[in-house]
Amino acid sequence: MALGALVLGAGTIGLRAVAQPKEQVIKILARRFTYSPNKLTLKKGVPVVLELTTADVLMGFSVPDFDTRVDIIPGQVARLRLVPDKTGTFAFLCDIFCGSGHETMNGTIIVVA
Ligand SMILES: [Cu+2]
Repeated sequence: MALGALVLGAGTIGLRAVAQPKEQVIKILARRFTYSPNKLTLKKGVPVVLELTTADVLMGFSVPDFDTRVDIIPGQVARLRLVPDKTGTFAFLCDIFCGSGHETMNGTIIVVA
């Protein structure tokens, strides 16, 4: 029992030591009614920081499958940290009405193993 706890503890420390790489920053520019880029490829379990700006009006950036979102306020940089915990193809979209065309404002996140 004591030995098991010791081994588990050592494993945890080892994981923690390698689990803090410099996080990749991905800049995304939103404008009516597109995101640029509109396709991101991420690796499962690897954290990224999205830096979002808007070229015109208030926008949203929502990733329902990862249960996360952020407001993109004109003149500010919105930061969203994302750690994909599953592989697949997921949609992101604008969830703040920004004009006619808002409904088509979206993109894709591909998470690979
Ligand atoms: Cu919108």
